[in-house]
Amino acid sequence: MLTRRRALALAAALSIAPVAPAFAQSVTLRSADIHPDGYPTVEAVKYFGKILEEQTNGKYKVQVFFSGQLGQEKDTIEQTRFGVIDLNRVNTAPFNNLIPETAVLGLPFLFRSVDHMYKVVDGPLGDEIAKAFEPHGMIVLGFFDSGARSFYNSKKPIKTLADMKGMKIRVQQSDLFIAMINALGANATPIPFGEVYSGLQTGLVDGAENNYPSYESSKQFEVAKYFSLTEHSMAPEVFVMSKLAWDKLSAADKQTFKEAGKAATLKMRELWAARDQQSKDTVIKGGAQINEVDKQPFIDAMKPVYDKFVTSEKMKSLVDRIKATQ
Ligand code: GTR
Repeated sequence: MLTRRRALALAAALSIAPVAPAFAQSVTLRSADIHPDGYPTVEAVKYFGKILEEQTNGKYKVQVFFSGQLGQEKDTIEQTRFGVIDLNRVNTAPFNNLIPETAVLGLPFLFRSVDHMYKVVDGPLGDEIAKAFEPHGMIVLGFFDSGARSFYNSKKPIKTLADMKGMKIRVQQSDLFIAMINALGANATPIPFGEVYSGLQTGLVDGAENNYPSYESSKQFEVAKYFSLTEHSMAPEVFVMSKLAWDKLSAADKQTFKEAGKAATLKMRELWAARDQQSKDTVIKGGAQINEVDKQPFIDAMKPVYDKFVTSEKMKSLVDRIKATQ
């Protein structure tokens, strides 16, 4: 057995420090993502870790468990709330049922452009929505871009509202998204992202909705080649930290985490723009057929969704202020 005396003697002989000084101890934070390595969200969280490590002299490190290694989004959200996972990059949609304020970000055809969405999430409205995560055990470190979501399916191009009728469409686990699909005359089926490819392949669902990078990286374009540009929702991604982990940080470290979150957000958006184009090229090469859609009938059909979800004074005020944001 290696006793302490022998260890010290050995260390002295090798002239190395026998015990690492306490201040050099580092904490590795675990972060979840369903996307694969190299995807903009995964790279942005790695970048967050790099900044954190530099700024805190190695006190904090981040390990990203990509490709859903820690579970699907609904599960990892629970794990984050209870401190099993420290960090999580998720879409805002799976938070909709838990935190109603997040639903406002996914409302159909609300944002006029990606820039409009950035202005909202980067300003006081974004802070207000971020605050709503705290009573549920999470701190928002950044809102990432997720482009616009459009429908794709294995049957035919969606050109008119009538083409949606009776289609079985996979949605995220969010009542808002279920209502949107049903309002269009289709049938919503909520299933986790990791099961969508096989769902499309086996005919469990006819289609789904997402942005180009997710459609491409998940290979769903191989089994659902008709991509119709409805661009019905711009629900952004959100990067959160477990409040239990956050509460252990010193005030100075909290500041560093916030700043690293901002830097990661900017990095993500830059990576996103490039990946969006690259993914579009890949799916076209892979046989996807993309068509434009006259959006007005889709916009009109969404009125019941607003009637159902924008009922409280708080929600009405959020929607009005988003619309007024220039
Ligand atoms: C993607 C998003 C994921 C997940 C996925 C889905 O656009 O980045 O976080 O929400 O969509 O549809 O489940």
